[in-house]
Parts: sequence; C-alpha cells; structure tokens
Amino acid sequence: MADIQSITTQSLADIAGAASPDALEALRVALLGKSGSITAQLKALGALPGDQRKSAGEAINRARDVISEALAARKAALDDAALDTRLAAEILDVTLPGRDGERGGVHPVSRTMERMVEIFGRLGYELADGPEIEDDWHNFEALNFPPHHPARAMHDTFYFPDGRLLRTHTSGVQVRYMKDVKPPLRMIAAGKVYRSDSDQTHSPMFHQLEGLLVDEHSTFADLKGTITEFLRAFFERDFEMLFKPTYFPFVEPGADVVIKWDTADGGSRWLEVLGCGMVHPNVLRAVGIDPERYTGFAFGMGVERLAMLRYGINDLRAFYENDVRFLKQFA
Ligand code: 2NM
Repeated sequence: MADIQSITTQSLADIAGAASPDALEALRVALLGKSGSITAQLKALGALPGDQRKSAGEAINRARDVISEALAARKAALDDAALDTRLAAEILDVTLPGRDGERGGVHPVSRTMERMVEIFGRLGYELADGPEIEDDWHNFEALNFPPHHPARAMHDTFYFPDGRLLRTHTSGVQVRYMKDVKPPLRMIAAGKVYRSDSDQTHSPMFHQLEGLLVDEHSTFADLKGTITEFLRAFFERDFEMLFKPTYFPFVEPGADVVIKWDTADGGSRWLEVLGCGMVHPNVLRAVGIDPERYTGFAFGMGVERLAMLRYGINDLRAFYENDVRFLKQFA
C-alpha cells in the first residue's frame, strides 16, 4: 500500500512537470501502458494472498483513476498553452491599413478626351463610335481624298494585306453617321487613330476628337463661334485666336486655328490647336446629303496635343511610357 501511494505521488508530480504533449504521452505509456508501472501492479495482484487482494485492487484502481484524471487535465492545459502560443505567433491586426492601398486613376489622355466629350455634349453634340480598322472608302474616298493624295501613301497609312487599313483619323465615323442620320445633325467622334510616323512629337497611335454639324444654314461664323466656345471652356480662359486658311481634302474652306499662348518667360507665341472647315460638297454628296440644301462644318483635334498644353507636358512620349510617377499626378 505504501508502494502504490508513493507511485501515485511521484506520478502526479511527474505529470505536473511534463513540459510537452510528447513528454506527457511518454508518461502515460510508462504508467498505464501495457508494461506500465500501474499495469504491473494490477498484474501482481494475483500473487497476493486472497485476503489482501480486494483492498489492494481497490487502491490500485483509485490510483489509476487519479492518474488518468491528472493526465487528462495536464493534456488539456498543455493543449491550451500550445494554442495560446500559436495564436500569439499568428496574431493578425485587422485594423492595420492594407499594404496594397494604391488607387488607379484615369489616364490623362482619357481624362482629356472625356472632358472634351463633356464640353461638346453641353453644346448638343452626340458621341458616335466606329471601327479602328477601316476600308479605303470610309477613310479616304468618301472624304474627297484625290486618288493619289500623299496621305494615302504607304508612308502615312498602316495597310493590311487585304487593302483595309488602320484609320488615320476618326472621320470614317462621321461618314457612317451621315449615312445613318438625316440632317440637322451634330456629332463627335473620339478615339485612337494610326499613322506611320514616330518621333518626339509624333506617335504611330494617338487620339483624335472630331466633330461635325450639318444643317440647312450652317456657316463659317457658326464654326468660329463653336470653336471659340469650346476652347474657352476647355482651357477655362479667353485667347486671341486666328483662323488661318489651309487645305484639307474634306473641307472648303479649311482653316488651322491658332491661339496666342503665354509662355513661361512672360512672352507669347501662336500655337496651332486644331483644324476645321466647311464640309466639302463632294463629302456630302458621297453620303447622300444634298449640298444644295445643306451645309456643314467640321473640326478635328489631337487629344494628346491639347492635353500637353493644358497640363504643361512637353514630351508626348510621357503619355505612353506608363511611368506611375507621371500618371499619379493626374489622379
Ligand atoms: C479636321 C479638320 C477639318 C473633318 C471633316 C469631317 C467630315 F467627315 F465631316 F467631313 N470630319 N472631320 C475635319 C475637318 C477634320 O481635322 C484636323
């Protein structure tokens, strides 16, 4: 009896001191396993004289129960401690700001285009869309380009083997619109155009916005008023402005619009900002509009060019490099 008492005392001390689940399991096997010391005591019962067997058996069973409970309690404590350690190691502060908190922004070219579309929208112009892959008729023929006009040459236009081409301006959209919609009409087209040209001031792809109004009595004065109003709204200021005669196949007369731009050194210079003119009678005829009854005016401008002026950017290539430090400034 003294033996089982001391085994129990020692076992409880060992269990309390077990530092890990593995150590505890080893203890369990050493005490209650097949060749464990408590098991050995039970096996030894048979050798005891009959009158001692009952009380000894009860004592061993009690000891086994006490040890089992102690093992279970210690196991629960060790498991709790292990869980606490893991939780502490994996602690997650959900109140920390995300690492990937940067917001994207609309590209300055798109922003500028959206702004232009918005201004013309207020003037009653409907935005229309068309394909970037065009045929010769919509891009050139219907727009009164003479058959051997230099702008048609391989040097300016990207051609596909089947004779189609990447639109060199958005005017094909106007051509389609005029075939679809009866005058009076006013519309704009905006988007990517392509020319085989690349240097500091030319990109093989750039963005254009073109506009068109056709009505019974539209005049060059209406065109001038529209352009003046647009430039005033776009740059949020007034300019001295000149309409200088020039040649575009699709208009007659045609004009380059120049504005007096203040330079950083306190001076000023004349800057070309867009082209425009009265729609050529041949263009109206090509789309089935009677030029004896209707007149129209049209205009076209480079989006990058106006964006550069508005934001004070001097290198066109900045728009296409996608340097986030550049783009961020427009967010
Ligand atoms: C420009 C300059 C002048 C223009 C003409 C037409 C159309 F299709 F209606 F005839 N669309 N755009 C035009 C006229 C474009 O860009 C410098």
